[in-house]
Amino acid sequence: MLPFSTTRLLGRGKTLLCDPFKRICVNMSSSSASGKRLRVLIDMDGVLADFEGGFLKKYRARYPDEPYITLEDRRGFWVSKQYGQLKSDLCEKAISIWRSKDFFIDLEPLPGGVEAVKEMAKMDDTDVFICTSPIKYYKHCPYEKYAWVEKHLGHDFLDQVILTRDKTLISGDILIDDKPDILGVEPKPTWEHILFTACHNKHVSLSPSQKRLMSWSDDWKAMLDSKRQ
Ligand code: DGP
Ligand code: MG
Repeated sequence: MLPFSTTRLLGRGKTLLCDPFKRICVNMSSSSASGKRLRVLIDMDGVLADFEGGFLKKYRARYPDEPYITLEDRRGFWVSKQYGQLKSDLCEKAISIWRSKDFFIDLEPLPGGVEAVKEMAKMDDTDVFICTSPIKYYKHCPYEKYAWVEKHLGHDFLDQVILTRDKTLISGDILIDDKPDILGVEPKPTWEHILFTACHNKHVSLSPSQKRLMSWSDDWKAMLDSKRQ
């Protein structure tokens, strides 16, 4: 008998092999053999966790006399670049914020994100993974990313975490991510990138074929369904 939380997380058609040294999630549904399951990759910072809001709050607390950029005025993915353009020494000051202990674990969940992920993970023929890029200053970030997932999604969801600096290498059907350009060594990633709207990308114009998820109140289920067909 599986614990209730595990059954809920894995959803129908999935089971755990309980080996004391290895917990392997095996897909038991027949649709997996014919490749019909939908694999959704979900970014963390700017999609599930409020990186921009958390940054601004801690930056203003640490540097109260320095100028800052409101979320309304944020442009471009790289926070440190825009702060460096405001005043050259602010680039390093911005970086110091997300390198600090407790920055990543303290990030607030973005509205509806945790609920959407939990619901998605319970859907038939759907596998959900959190696909996130840790910063290279690794003293706190990787640990705190796992801790954040455990805190907000539960211990069993740690099986679904993928830490990578190159998301093009990860295979999936959909990647929901707030970074407009996701590049890496693989020129043709398997996933379709759905741009999650964030303060820094809302002015970015997309090609007609590209899709946006405006927020977690937007119709993410319809986007998933369009990929199932
Ligand atoms: P992801 O959301 O998985 O694409 O991760 C991107 C990470 O980069 C996330 O932790 C936010 C962080 N980030 C944002 N702006 C900057 C920046 O200017 N410099 C660096 N090094 N990291 C940044
Ligand atoms: Mg992101």
